Amino acid sequence: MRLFIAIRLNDEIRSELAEIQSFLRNRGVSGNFTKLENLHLTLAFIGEYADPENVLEAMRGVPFAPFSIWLKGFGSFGDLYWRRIGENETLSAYVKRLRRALAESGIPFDRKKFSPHITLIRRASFDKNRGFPGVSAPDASMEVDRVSLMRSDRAKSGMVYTEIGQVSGLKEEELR
Ligand code: 2AM
Repeated sequence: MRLFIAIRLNDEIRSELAEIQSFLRNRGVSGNFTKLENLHLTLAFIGEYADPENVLEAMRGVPFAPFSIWLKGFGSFGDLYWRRIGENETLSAYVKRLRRALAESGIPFDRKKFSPHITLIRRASFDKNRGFPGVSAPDASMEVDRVSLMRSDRAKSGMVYTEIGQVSGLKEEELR
């Protein structure tokens, strides 16, 4: 199965992001817009791997305490258009430890430098004469209280992401 580790976003943040997507669509941007339910922040992309329990075990070994992330501005890698996550030492330190734990457990993952972003549009295209529309969106913050192991499946309707496990800073009894 195809796996990745991610921070899932709350409803408020996802609807803010969906509004930004609509704004861009209405200004003539086309492409593959991430569906609202699929919006997330990837921490490590594992890819094809048959043993999710081993991944969860590695995730459980990394200390986690809730922290905040800030969504600030936008950026692009080629035709991938995304919402930027502000500088965040807590997040970077967590991802470093998480990736070290994966490596120590022999779990493969994409070793590209961690550039925290939330993909809004893949294969974005726009009228070159008009340029990419400027977007002004206020910074937004979200409390991160868990990290999820996600499975990605390709369906007729597009990608389907399913949470198959999680680690949380909360105690068992607080989760209920
Ligand atoms: P992206 O949004 O920048 O494409 C599921 O595919 C998630 O894993 C996406 O958030 C994707 O990031 C991320 N990802 C990171 N490295 C990847 C890779 N090598 N192949 C596919 N997805 C990758």
